[in-house]
Formats: sequence, structure tokens, C-alpha cells
Amino acid sequence: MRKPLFRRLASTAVTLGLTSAALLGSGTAPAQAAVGDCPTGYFCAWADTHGTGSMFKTNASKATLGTWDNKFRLVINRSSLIACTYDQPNYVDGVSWYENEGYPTSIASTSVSSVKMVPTLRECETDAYPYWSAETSPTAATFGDMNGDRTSDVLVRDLVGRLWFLPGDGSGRKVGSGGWNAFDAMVRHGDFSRDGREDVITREKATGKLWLYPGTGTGGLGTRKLIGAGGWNAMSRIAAFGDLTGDAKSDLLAVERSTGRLWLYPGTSTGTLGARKLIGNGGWNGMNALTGVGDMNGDGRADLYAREASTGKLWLYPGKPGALGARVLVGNGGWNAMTSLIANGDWSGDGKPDLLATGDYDKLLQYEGTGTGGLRAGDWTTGTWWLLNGAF
Ligand SMILES: [Ca+2]
Ligand SMILES: [Ca+2]
Ligand SMILES: [Ca+2]
Ligand SMILES: [Ca+2]
Repeated sequence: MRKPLFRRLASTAVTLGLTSAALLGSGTAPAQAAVGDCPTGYFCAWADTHGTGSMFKTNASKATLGTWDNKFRLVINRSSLIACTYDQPNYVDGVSWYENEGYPTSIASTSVSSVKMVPTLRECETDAYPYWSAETSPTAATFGDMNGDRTSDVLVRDLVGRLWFLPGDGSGRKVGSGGWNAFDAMVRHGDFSRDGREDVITREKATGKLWLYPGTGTGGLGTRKLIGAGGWNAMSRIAAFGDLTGDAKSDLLAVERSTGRLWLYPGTSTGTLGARKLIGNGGWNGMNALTGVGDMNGDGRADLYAREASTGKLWLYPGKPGALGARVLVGNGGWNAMTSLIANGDWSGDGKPDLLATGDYDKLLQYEGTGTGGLRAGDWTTGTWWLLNGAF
């Protein structure tokens, strides 16, 4: 982002209560343009640095600027969107951006030829969603594939609370138009509603409610259903696991914050959760990530990966009938560098479940499962995984 000196001066002027752009310039100022000349909801520009004369305004993207081409000298953004300016028509070259800061700014480029209005900064330069590509698995997956095409999918939340479905061919589709920032946990692993389609479970931060969003089978989500009336904020972590009880229904795991106990909430035939069962006596607050990775060790039962906060180690807890078995070390350390661990099944196309992680600058790391519980060395993507707000 270009933050010219003028912008800092403007900031000072606002502090002093000066709201007229003309007062920010040097020398004599003729007719003055006040901030209020630009209507709320618009991005406006003037052809001189004093903000005098006629004013350009728009509340939508403009691929060309007509008589205003190369004329912007002073701008203000009074919209809830980010205004991206480009040196060429059609949103090409020399991008700068302007957020709603309440005061005018001298523009960084004198050759602005197009303006894009977008909800998130990353959209100035790329798509709202990141790039995700996966290979087709040889068999139908029990989890990770929301649209049933044997390719593992990713869901991504952006900074303004929209949800994006990434089917694994590089494309993305908006499946949540907003409001997803209300959740402080979002998990998925298999089918809870018993229609054969993978579902999403979320926890609402303000209320502690647990919601089931039934998958539509095409990557979208149907009308949500309350499956936990409250109290789920007492859990430090929740993980959609797959089937641990052995009844072929997806179950949920949760760690109780006050005790460090690990609870199993069995899925039922109606999409609700049954009476919980204690499967870990304590110490589970020492883990700062739990991920239902599927059957990593190839014994036919779903397993759990957990990251140890104090060591950065990654552990495999093999699924046994109704319980977790003795843990096995998967990663020696360094796993605390990952912001999130994502289990979306077999993306490498060999039929064995794999793992994803997001790291610094929200880069994506891809780890292929060995089929015996462990992971091969990870690959960084050359990614577009920046300025997002979670993936699962
Ligand atoms: Ca898929
Ligand atoms: Ca379902
Ligand atoms: Ca297993
Ligand atoms: Ca695989």
C-alpha cells in the first residue's frame, strides 16, 4: 500500500478538526471541497490536489474512466468497500487502494484509468478465494468431498465473513453470502444429517450455540439446524471426527476447557448429537489443534491428529471401537507455525487421506499421507492463500 506523505498530513489535519480538503493543500486555496461533498457509499475524486472543481464519483467498479482518465489527483473513499485504482483500463497495472478513512488523500498515481470496488483487499489483485487444486481419488471418499466428484474440496472464509467452496479445479464459488465471522469454530468431516452428503458444523461465538449446515451435495449448504442450544463455549476445541463408535455415523469430539477432558458426542440417525461419553480423562488442553484426519493408518477406522502446544509435535491418536488408542508421533516439532490444520481427505489421488495446513502469510502446505499413519514431507504452494479468515 502506498501511503504518501500527504496522507499522513491529512491524518493530522483531521485530528485538528480540519475537514476541508482545500485546507490540506499548500498555498492559496480557491473553492473548497469538503469531505461531505462525496456522498456516503461512494468513492470520489478530483482533478486537482485541492479538491476543487467538478468531482468524479462512483459506487461501482469502472473499467474505464472516460473524461476522467489519468485525471485523479485527490480521492476519498466513503464506501464500505475498498477502492482499488489501476494505471490501465480493465483493472491492470499499478494497483493502489483506498479504504474508508474519513479524509481525502492525494493519489499515488497520476495515471489512474480504472477503479474496482471490492469487499476485501485481496480482490484488488486476485480472486476473493485462493487457488486449490486436487487430484481425483480412485474411490468415493467417506469425507472431504462435498460435491461427490471424488475430488477433495476446501471451504474458505474471507475477511468479511463470506464462505467460498473450492472444488479442487482452481475455481471457487460463494456458498455463504455473509455472517460467517460470527463463528469461532467451523468443522466438517462426513455426513451428520444422514443423506450421504458432507455437512458443516459451526459454533456461534456470542451464544455458544452449535449449528449444523447440511451439505447440498453440490458444495453448497442448506438451511441450518440447531444441534446445540448453548454451552458449547465451554469447549476449548471441537473436531468433526468421522465414526468412532462403530455405527457408521459421524461423531464429534470436544475438549472441555475447565477440565481438559475429551468428550465424544455420537452422531445419531436424525443429525443430532447423542449423550456424550468421556474418552480422555484430562490433559487435552495441552493440544492446540485437533483434526479428524480419517483413516491415516489404514486399519479401517478413523483417526485423530493432535498438535501439542508445548512442543509443536504432531501426534496420531488411532481410532479404536469407541475410544482412542496409544498415540504415535507423526511430526517432531515445528507444527505450531501452522495457523490451521485441514483434513479434507485424499487430495493426492492415491486413495489415502492427506493433510493440509496454512502457515505464515496464510500460505498453504500440502502433506501427503503415507497410509501407515504418517505424512510425507510437505510442499508449499506458490499461493494465493493470503488475507483470508480460515479454511476447513
Ligand atoms: Ca469434490
Ligand atoms: Ca448430510
Ligand atoms: Ca485408523
Ligand atoms: Ca492421498
